[in-house]
Amino acid sequence: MAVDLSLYLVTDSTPAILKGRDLCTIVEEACKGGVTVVQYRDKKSDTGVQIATARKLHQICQKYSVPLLINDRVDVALAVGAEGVHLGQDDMLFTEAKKMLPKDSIIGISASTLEEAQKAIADGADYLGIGTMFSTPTKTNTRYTLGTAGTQAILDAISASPVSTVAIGGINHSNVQRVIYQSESPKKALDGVAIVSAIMAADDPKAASEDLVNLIKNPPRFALTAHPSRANEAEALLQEVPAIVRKMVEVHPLVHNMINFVVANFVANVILSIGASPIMSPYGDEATDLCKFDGALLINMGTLTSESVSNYMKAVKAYNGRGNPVIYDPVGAGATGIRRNAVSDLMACGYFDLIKGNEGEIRQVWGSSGVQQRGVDSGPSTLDGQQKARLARDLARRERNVVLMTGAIDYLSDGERVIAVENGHPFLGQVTGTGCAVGSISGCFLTAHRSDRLLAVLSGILMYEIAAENAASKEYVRGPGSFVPAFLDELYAIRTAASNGDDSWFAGRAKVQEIKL
Ligand code: 3NM
Repeated sequence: MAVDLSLYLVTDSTPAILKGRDLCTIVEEACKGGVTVVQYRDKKSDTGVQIATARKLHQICQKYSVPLLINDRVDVALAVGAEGVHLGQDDMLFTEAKKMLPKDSIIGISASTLEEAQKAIADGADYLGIGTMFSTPTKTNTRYTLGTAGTQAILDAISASPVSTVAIGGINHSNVQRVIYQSESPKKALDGVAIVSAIMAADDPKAASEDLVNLIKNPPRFALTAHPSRANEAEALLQEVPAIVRKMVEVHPLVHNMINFVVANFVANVILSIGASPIMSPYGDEATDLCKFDGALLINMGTLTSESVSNYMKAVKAYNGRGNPVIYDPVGAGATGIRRNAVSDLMACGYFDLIKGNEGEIRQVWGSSGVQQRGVDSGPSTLDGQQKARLARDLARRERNVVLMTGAIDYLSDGERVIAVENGHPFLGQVTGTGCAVGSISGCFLTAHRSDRLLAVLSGILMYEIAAENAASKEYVRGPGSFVPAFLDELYAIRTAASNGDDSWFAGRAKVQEIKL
């Protein structure tokens, strides 16, 4: 079957979607706008009405050389000579439909699980409709919300099959590029997206379809550039660090912090000390203006409230829309049910260039079962160094971003390379905000250096942790209290050296190695 599934329109005849308009007119506009397949889905109308509507739709679709598929009703497809059917798990069996339909008919099957996908492939389905991607008001009786991670897992597991796939559920202009990008497994990608409301309910279905066609054709602005590991990767990266610190100081980036109230003041001072510019704003609507400065956004959910998540979502959408860096610090992710839900909601709402957290937090984001953090501390470690490195790498691979797992040794990965950083000082663990500041600093470096995000974050960590070592070594520093001002001074000293073109602060100081897995 050679059908272009890239923009697959599913119709809906409910008043909330049609808003008094004519279904066939909307579909014709969508065809003009470039949809590549139309599925007529009508769960309520009588058979006679369905056949009459399908016949009209078929005439329209034929005008634009777009195949028409009928949802569920093989009889309707046969009556109007449609190109095929789409069958859900509760509809007629594939084998029965196959017997009834003409030989070249297209038969697509809905799959919410790997088992359903495998069964449909074994039966000989032409394509799979994989869903539900995100929960959607258009269809509320869906069974599983897969997200991009669940979809990617199914694509990966069926990669040996040439079957075509589309994803469905909650896909619209703001997330379509991310859905395609983040669902892709190294071995298999989606062939398209199936959409109801973002086209059918749009005021201008033609323009909505045209916009979607353009978005689908292009990768998102935040798509990661591949950086395969080189022969001496760690040394090669380290050679570039001083120049990147210099660049960050020169660029004087803005970082928008949606950060917990415990550490806001300290983090703002850290950012000023390194030569960047902080703004602390928990107000989601403000991001529409703030993102225009093309700085970074940090989401740190350390003091979550009932309103935080909706504010975060607005801000993530604004920054993702411009392709500006977004950092997620899922503080205390495994501590409470509310925070676990916040993690799922946020991971579904947008793209994070960097996810930064301690072991417990990263395990929770990964979806490990039974993570129980006591407050915001990581809790007892359950992983050895290799396992931590692997988890950071696997999460970065799955999300197609960069992951930093912090601890006595930090593990940083972009899904290809894994770098362990052993710099720092135990005093960092005795002062609130020192972990949170790493997220904010990373935002500054990600803004200043876009082409290699792992290198950007590594440069920030090294500036930060070497400053901590310098501060702790001062003879007047006796504990966490005297450490804080000395630490700000040492960050400022490195920033001043960097802006004077003096890289001596870095010579021989980095304790960094590449972990081969
Ligand atoms: N099937 P929208 S979700 C028709 O999960 C349908 O199988 C789904 O609508 C599934 O694009 C869905 O407006 C509705 O979110 C998708």
